[in-house]
Amino acid sequence: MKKLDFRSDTVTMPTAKMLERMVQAELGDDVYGDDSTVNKLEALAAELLGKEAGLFVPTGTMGNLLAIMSHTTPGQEIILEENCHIYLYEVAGIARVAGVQAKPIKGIDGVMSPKDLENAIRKENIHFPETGLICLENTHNMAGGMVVPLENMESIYALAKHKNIPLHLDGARIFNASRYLNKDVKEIARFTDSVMFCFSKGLGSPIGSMLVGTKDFIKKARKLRKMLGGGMRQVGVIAAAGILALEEMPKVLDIDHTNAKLLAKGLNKLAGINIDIEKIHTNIVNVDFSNTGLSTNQLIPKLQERGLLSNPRNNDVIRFVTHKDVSSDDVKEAIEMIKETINQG
Ligand code: TLP
Repeated sequence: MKKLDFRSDTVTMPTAKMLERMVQAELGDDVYGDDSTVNKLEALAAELLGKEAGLFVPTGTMGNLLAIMSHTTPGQEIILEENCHIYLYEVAGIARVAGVQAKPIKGIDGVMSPKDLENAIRKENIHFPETGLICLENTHNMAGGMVVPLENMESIYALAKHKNIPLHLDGARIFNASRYLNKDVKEIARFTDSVMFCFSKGLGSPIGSMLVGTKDFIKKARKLRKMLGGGMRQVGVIAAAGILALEEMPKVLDIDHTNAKLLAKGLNKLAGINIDIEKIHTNIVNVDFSNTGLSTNQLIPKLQERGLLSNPRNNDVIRFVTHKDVSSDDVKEAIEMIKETINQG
C-alpha cells in the first residue's frame, strides 16, 4: 500500500542528484579540517547567512545544544518561548548537558513580546542567576510553521544588544521563513548572533544541520562538538547533499507551502474543522479535531490503516507537514481519507 507520509518534513528522501553528488564528493578527515566538501559547505552557509563561519553538525538538536553551550556558562538562565523546540523536544539537554536553567515566556503564535522578554531578563541580585542567552525559533514548529515577523526579531535583537545578551535562532526551517517573507535568509539572520538550520527537513538532504556565527563562537562550538562525539570524519559524503540542497531546494519549498494551504482549505470543508488559513504560512498544518468527536488517539491509527501517516500534537490536534515527497494529488487523497474516517466515526 502506498504511504502518504505527513508526519514530518524530516522523512524526505535525497534526490537522485543529491545521491550523485554524494558519490562524487571529494573527502578527507574533517576532524583535521581536511574534508574540502565540508569546508565548502560551511563557507557557503556562513556566506548565505551573513556570518563569519559555519560548523556542520549531525542534527539540529546538537546544533542548538552547541550554540547554548558556546554562548553560556553553566548556572546561567536562558530565555525562550514556552512552546519552542529547544524547551519541549530536546530531551532537556540544556539542563542536563549545558547546565543552564530555562526561563520560558508565553508567546502568541510563537512570538514573544519584547516587553515580556525585558521583564524576564535578570537584574543583578545575590539570589539570581544571570541571563546568558535569548533563543528564538523561526519558523515556529508548534505554532504550525508560522513565521516570526522580522520587526519582532529586530526589536528583540536590539534589546539583547542593549543588555549585552547573545541571541540564538533555532532556524531549523529558516528557508521556509525566507520563502514566505520573500527575503533572503541573511535578512532574517541579521537579527541574531548565531543560527542553526537543518538540511534534513524540507531541503531534502538525508542528514545534517549547520550552525553559523562569529569565528570565535564557531571555534568554541567545534571543540564542544568533539566533546559530544560529533566530530565526524569523511563527512563530505553527506555535506555534498547539503551543498546541492542550498543551491537547488529553497525554491521547492514554495510548493510545500501551497500544498499546506490546499490541505487546510480542503479540511475546512469538513464538519467540525475550522483552520485559520491566514495562519498557514509555510508547510505545517495543525488540525484541531475536537469538534469531530474523535480524539487523536482514535484518529491516527485509523488514518494509518488507510496509509496516511501523521503525528499528534495532543489529544485534539494532529500535525500534518507537507514536503517534497507529497504531491498535491497526495494532499487531495489525504483530505478524502480524513473525510471518510471522520464520517465513519
Ligand atoms: N523537529 C522534528 C521533531 O523533533 C519534532 C519535527 O519532526 O518537526 N528545531 C526545530 C524547530 C525542529 O522542528 C527540529 C526537529 C529540531 C530543531 C531538531 O532537529 P533534529 O531532528 O535534526 O535534531
